[in-house]
Amino acid sequence: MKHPKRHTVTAALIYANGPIHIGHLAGCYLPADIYVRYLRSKGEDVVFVSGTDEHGVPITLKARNENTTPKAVVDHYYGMIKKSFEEFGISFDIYSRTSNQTHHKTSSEFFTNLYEKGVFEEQESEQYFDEKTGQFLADRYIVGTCPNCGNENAYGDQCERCGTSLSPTELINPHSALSGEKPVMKATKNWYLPLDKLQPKIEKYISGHSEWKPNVFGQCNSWLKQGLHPRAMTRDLDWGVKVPLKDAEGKVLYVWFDAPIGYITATQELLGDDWEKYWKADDTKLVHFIGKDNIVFHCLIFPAMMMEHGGYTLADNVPANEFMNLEGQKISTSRNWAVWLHEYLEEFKDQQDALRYTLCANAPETKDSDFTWQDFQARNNNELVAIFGNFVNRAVVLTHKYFDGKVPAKAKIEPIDQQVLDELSRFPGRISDSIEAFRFREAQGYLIDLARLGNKYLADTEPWKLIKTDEARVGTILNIATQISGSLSILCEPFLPFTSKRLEGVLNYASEGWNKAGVADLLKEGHQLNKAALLFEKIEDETVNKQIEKLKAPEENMEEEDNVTPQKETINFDDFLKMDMRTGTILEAEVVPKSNKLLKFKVDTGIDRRTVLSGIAKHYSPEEMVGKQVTILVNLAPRKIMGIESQGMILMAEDSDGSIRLLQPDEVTDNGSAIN
Ligand code: B3M
Ligand code: ZN
Repeated sequence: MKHPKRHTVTAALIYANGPIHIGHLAGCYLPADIYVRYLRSKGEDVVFVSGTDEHGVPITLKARNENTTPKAVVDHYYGMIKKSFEEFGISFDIYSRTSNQTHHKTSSEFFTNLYEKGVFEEQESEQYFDEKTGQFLADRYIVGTCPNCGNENAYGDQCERCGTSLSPTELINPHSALSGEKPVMKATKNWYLPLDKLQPKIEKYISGHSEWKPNVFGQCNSWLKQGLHPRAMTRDLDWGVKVPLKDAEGKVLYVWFDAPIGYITATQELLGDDWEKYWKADDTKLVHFIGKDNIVFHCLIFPAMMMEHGGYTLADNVPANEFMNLEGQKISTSRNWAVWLHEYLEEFKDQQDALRYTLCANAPETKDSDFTWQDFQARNNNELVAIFGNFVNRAVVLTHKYFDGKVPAKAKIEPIDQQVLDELSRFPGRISDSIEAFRFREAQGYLIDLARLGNKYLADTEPWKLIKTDEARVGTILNIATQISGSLSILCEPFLPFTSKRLEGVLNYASEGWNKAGVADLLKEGHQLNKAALLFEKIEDETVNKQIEKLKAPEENMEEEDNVTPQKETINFDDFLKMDMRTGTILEAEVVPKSNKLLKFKVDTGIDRRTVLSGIAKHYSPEEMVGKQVTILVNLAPRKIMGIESQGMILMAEDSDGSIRLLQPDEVTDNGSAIN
């Protein structure tokens, strides 16, 4: 596109069902932030919007697994995610959330607009239904084998292993993620976006973007080649944006219908009435940063929605990244195989840029990549500390030593000086070109090359040897070294914003923007520098070893503690719900005659007073039990033991050498309180 007037940059609305890890950063947020910081530095008009996706089955499943409400889940993670992005320097103009009222309004209006235009096809169809929980099984509520790659844990909307988009009926051996049951078919009405009919329009849009990254363009074309199918834009669920139609009780918008509209809502929240030109003007350049699993939604479905709505500018580019692995294995939230951003920020205070640098240097731009702690250490120590930090430090320290920290005058320019100045002047353009082509690894590589150039210049000219004989020559050299440092402070800002601030502090200079970088007199003669300060901290072996150990900890612990009884087979939530556990108080206690293990209790369960036997005579005396509040399984089928009927079970913790402790509430509560 010819030079745009303004830019709208979006970064994926991540599900608010867990914290951020390095895979998210490398895949989407860091490149987006680099891009936006660069545009701002160029003086471009840009809005950078993102937020959390708070609807959909990932949220309700998480709530169910944690025995809490979807609202509690999204409130918790929204706060946590927002904070860690801020601390990491991801410079959103707004970080919103799709549970906001504004978003419900905007996405319902969008739906209504399409509905009134007759875009949707209304279809009564048979959908999988879980009779046990009384729910339709859309999206991730249903799990089965992927017909494409054989992955046994494919979801009803997508196989995460091969990336194929699926519908529940395509799954082999489908079962409910809620109850594990085989589902039945039940009729329900939904509204479909007829992607099959829209295919020609979508094809035209995609074919006009052969400049997109090959992984993105290729994926789009392979989808189109397979042929698009109508896709339901509504769901029989109770969590989400209500379908704004009369005959749609109990239905919400499909999460992938409302989520991308979240970008629009966030812009509205940020700019009020001014939002429209960032979405509806031909001279606005819209760029979506996402991970590869979201390509189809951003490149085909959302554009189709916008085309049918009319008035919207479609994305100019969708520079999706591949995935980042960790120490040779796929990042896994459930196995805790991840580097969590909030933990990194706590453990590596003020070292955001070390992680930003490593993630960018290793970004999965063209294929999956791997993060290792050793590589992190090496890049920090050998590149940031030894090249960038070292160069700036030498330039500033020597300027203080020989010229009281004032930028010295240039005397005669020798060929080597001219060469370095010429080189310097080419860096901003070189880095720009790479950033604008979404090649951030390459761009950051050039940045380090500039520091390398500075180091080499000092090594070649050796000002510390010349100072006794030719102070004017040393002045020229340090003037040029200072100019390189100044340019570094501007050019590193998109990648290493914290370093840029520190360096500005040292140079006593505030950036005037990208276009000033590369010039030979950025810092004027006589300009006073501040004292040198450490830009980067060396990372010790001990520190990274600790991280590697921490990563491996859960697995190793399991092996070491082999005297702990192994975990029993997984049960589902409904199995758990079958157990009725309550608090109760022991009213009477006595030894069961002829038994050396059993005590007989009379327990007030809140429901009734009943007899319960328990094999704890070796651990507790009858006297000390009376008056204690305990936890008791009240709906266990009565059993006769030594001629006495026991009507429940008192819960105990038993360790590996057989010693037993009562489980008690941490404060006395009403008898009959339910335990769950
Ligand atoms: N929430 C998927 C994800 O978190 C989805 C992205 C929406 S972007 C509009 O990976
Ligand atoms: Zn698959």
